[in-house]
Amino acid sequence: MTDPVGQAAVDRALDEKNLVLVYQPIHDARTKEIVAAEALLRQRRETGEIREAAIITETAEQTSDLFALSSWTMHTAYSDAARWQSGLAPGVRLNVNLSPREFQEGDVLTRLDSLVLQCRIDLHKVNLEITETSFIRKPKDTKHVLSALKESGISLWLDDFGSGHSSLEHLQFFPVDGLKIPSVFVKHLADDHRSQTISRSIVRLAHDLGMKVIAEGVEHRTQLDFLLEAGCDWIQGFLFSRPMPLDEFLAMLGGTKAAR
Ligand code: G
Ligand code: MN
Repeated sequence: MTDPVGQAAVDRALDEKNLVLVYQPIHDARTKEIVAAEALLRQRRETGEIREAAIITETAEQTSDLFALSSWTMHTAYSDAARWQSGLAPGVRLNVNLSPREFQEGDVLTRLDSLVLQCRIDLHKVNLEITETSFIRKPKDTKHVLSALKESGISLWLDDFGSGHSSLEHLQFFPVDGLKIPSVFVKHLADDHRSQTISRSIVRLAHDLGMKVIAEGVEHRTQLDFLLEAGCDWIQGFLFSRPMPLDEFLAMLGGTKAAR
């Protein structure tokens, strides 16, 4: 059952377009250069304040609004990324999240084709973040969709790898380009031996399979030091950058080292 309060919030947000995307820079662990940015959905309140949009996404997940929400998100993110990639910072990739239900039920490939025409995005500069919950549908269909996405040029990343419904079997059969170490492991890196071993193993596993790794939720220098030593490629977290509105992100790209 849909929560009526949440549903109203989704309807209102879509109608009034008080949704915003913010961008969180992802940095090269060694050079600190900006290599990508993850598009994250937020809601602008009447006061002007920008808040997390969890209630919107959770409710939309249960209704057909998910497809409207996701079209808006993809369209906006691709158009924004085309802006920085066509001039300021051609090498800075866009990371964008695909909802599990959209992956399972939506016609991802057809929608992608029309978005590409509208937004002029170069899909070779897009990292699609997928959670493994998405793969609950028939493995054969999943492989077909993932392979077609890869043929379009998109890179496929597993979000929150090692938490929830993850299975090493996905790495055996699906064409994945990178893994994101979830913040639950990063959080305790300073003093928890298990978190250290798990994180180090994810980096090893990814590299041995020819994939790259992003660590999420990096807030402290000690976490960064550990991840550097483990060989982690890219870093996302408050230590380097918070999520920010597009204009701030563009200004940051203009003033700092970014992948060219
Ligand atoms: O799993 P996913 O990639 O979708 O998660 C990104 C979320 O994590 C965003 O909502 C973002 O605001 C949040 N986030 C990013 N960096 C940090 C951090 O350093 N600390 C905390 N607590 N949250 C973060
Ligand atoms: Mn993500």
